[in-house]
Amino acid sequence: MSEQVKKPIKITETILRDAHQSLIATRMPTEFMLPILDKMDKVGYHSVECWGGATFDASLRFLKEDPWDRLRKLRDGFKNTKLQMLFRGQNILGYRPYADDVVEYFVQKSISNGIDIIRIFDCLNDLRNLQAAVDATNKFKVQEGRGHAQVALSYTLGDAYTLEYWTDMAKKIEEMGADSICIKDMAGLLVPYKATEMISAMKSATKLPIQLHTHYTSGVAGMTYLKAVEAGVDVIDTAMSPFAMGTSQPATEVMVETFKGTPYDTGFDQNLLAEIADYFRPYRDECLANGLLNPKVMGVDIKTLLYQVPGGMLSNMVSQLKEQNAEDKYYDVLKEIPQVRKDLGEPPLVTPSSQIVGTQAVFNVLMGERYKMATKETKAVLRGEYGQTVKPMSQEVIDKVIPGEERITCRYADLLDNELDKLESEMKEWKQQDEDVLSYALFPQVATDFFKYRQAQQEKVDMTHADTKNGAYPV
Ligand SMILES: [Mn+2]
Repeated sequence: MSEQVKKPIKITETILRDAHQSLIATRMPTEFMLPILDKMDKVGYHSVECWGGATFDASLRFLKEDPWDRLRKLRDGFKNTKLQMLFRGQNILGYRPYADDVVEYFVQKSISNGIDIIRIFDCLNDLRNLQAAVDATNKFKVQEGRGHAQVALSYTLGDAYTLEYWTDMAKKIEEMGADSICIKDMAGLLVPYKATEMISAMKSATKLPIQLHTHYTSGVAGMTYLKAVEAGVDVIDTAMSPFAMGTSQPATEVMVETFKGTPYDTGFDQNLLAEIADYFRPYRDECLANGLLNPKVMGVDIKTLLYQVPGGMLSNMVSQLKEQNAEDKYYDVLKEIPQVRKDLGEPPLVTPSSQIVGTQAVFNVLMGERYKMATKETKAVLRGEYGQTVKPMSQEVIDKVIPGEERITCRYADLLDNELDKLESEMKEWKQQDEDVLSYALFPQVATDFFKYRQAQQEKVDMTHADTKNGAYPV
């Protein structure tokens, strides 16, 4: 940039969502967030990611908070800053595919309660699983005067994932009516010079703004952002330093300082950022002291690069092996993972495909024979219910696991009947706001327990007498 054309890099702050999801199991309560919103609102962030992912589940399940109420309070606090959420395509924020009427209603309520930018992804990068959410966002954008559909591509490595693959996807995303593209690198696999190649190629393939989301897990994320910004990326995701690095994102203050005095200068006030960090730091210390923050997730996990497996997937695998007294099989399972991934069409490894591939690899090793036992989810993937994979799945494995069964090639949600009315009738006794049906749709049992708790609170029951373990509350 010899002419020093100014292109300030935009920043999405993740401390209210991914940072605490990655480091402290999504346990930051709303009441702790509220006092600092005013200062955060003055920074000049492109957006604050604050909802979606596991926040919804953890709020209801562990914090006994209404996630919709959190969203409204955050909306109240952020007068000038856009709010962003993460959305699992047809799975919304849950773990099963929903009918389109539920997807559309969830998008509508997210926007009307305060969300500006919806980042929508699919674990197979099957764009058919994103279309309903993108269309709904575009529809309510007009209606509510707010809303932005961002399609996120789950980043992964493998034969099929060439530069042509990514640029072709970028063009398709533009055609499907999205407002921007995100490269979602959940395991920190994108290394700096690959970022140069990839961002340059994608920038020439599409006019849409490109955002990069990565994790510090493998230790390269800060350098990757530097190269991506030089290659023209528009937005990067960072977290305030007390909840940065490790399995979280690079630190906001560090990236701001990196670009100071360059054409990419954010213009952010480091003193203001320091005041915000001062607010979060004692909470980090508290989490370290009570064990919520494990120092293990704060370092560099180089195995991530070696095995190309997200950190969370490795820890799941270790605990599965431990339960079976088979910890000595760790390296056998690590070697089995790429094979299973190949058999299943080489998908990216992100929720839920990461769990499906990891669990099946454990089964294959423990049984001493491949696919002697297959999980329900492996069968569903093979039937095509999760969508189309980039590479074909192994015919041999299909014949062994689901012999003679019919496979689908259509979009799975096309086979689902609208389900809002049915859900509504199942939960009507608990309904206090329209949004409750959506909480129930995503997590029927957890939401019902929460509704009971909420009612008990309203009836001023002494909660010290409640049997919280069994979810029974005197009313
Ligand atoms: Mn993430």
